[in-house]
Amino acid sequence: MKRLENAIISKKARIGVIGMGYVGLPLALGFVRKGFEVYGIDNDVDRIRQLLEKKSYITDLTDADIVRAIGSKRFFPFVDSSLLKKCAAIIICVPTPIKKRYTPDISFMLSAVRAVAKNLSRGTLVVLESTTYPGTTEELIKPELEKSGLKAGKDFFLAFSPERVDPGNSAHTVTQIPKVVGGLTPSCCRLTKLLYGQIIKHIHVVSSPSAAEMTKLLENTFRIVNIGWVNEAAMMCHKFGIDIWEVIDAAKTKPFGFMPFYPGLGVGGHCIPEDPIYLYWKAKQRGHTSRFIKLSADINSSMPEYALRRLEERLHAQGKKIAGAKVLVFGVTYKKDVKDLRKSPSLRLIELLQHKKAVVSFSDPFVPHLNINGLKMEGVSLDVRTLAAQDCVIIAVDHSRADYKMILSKASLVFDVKNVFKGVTSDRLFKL
Ligand code: SAJ
Repeated sequence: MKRLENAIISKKARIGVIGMGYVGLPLALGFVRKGFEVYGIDNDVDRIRQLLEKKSYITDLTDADIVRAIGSKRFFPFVDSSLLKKCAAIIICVPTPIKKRYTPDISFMLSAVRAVAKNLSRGTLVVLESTTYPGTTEELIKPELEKSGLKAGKDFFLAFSPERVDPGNSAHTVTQIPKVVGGLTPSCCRLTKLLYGQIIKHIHVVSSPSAAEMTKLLENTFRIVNIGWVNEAAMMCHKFGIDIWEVIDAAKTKPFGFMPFYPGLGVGGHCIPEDPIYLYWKAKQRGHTSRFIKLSADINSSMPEYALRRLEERLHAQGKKIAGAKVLVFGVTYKKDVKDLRKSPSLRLIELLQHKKAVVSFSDPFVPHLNINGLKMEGVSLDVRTLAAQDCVIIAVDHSRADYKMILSKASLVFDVKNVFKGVTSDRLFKL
């Protein structure tokens, strides 16, 4: 343990980060910037190629960031996981998606941890960052790593530390976000705290890997439940003829005990739609069915259908049918100012519109083209002619880079799902 401690303090400890995605890559570069040598391991050859060509594929990192990292001669992107044997600390940042029927897909975690087990040397620290159900580190990761013949807590060190990256949020970068750490043993914890402490000021230690796993799920379930609630509140307010956005702004004046969430087409991205299902699944295994998680997931995933109903109502009021109506969806990414499409509810809305035989097009400054169920769609530009030809323009994502004034002045009807026209009233405008 002392050897690893000294290697971390002297920055001689070579760090292996598995998973060069929106979590692993910024973390790897954080250590590189602080003087550590980092092997960035990913089985996606295209990602490694782009990194070697000094190109960024992550919203929050520029090509210049990659140029600097590679130029420092301390960052080495590899596909070959056997190089992990040369690392004193290994951090696993791979996806934890969901399979059908609310069950976790731990295949990425398993293949990563098996690669580590094959290349694990005595005295190495292994940290799992992937968001997963409470108990994963002790019940799954530990036995897999001990297949190496080494004993966790004695021959190697093991901890869980949840990632908290918020893509598109430049105010909070990986080195500024407090880090929760839960070690298998006190020495595992001390080493993990020492390692992350090299790049992050505030480290918060909890009593076990499970407590750290649960911390992350409490955070993300808090979000999915509150987003579900505000979406339901939006549906109620429409029935009452009340502007939900005005009500949220009013509730925000409460200086304590309230945190604003905003209605929309539902919950997209790689985390919020899926992480809570890991908790739901584990709790169910232990005999507890979380109605909160199921209900909020159901409400959030019902929002595209709800938005379609609202559009149909509005078109009918103009004597129009949805079939044949020209509808342009502005914003197809899963949230504003990111280029990520994963589980974007806008894509579900486009599917529903196509199913209803509407003539659908899309525009998004971050997305040149889409593939919806095998159908290629090219993004359209928001020129006057295109806007004037629409029966409705739906503002599905409130990207910062858009000429909303022009949209409202040229389109005959605008469905403002994200309140970009705050405080504006017009008979050509309606909101969620
Ligand atoms: N959303 C709403 N209304 C809201 C907030 C979000 O409809 O009031 C939607 C967004 O449009 C998006 C989805 O929910 O489709 C998820 O939004 P998010 O803001 O939670 O964004 P993520 O998933 O990119 O990042 C989140 C982190 N975000 C914040 O804390 C603000 C955080 O929850 C996690 O650190 C991160 O996921 C993760 O990796 O777990």
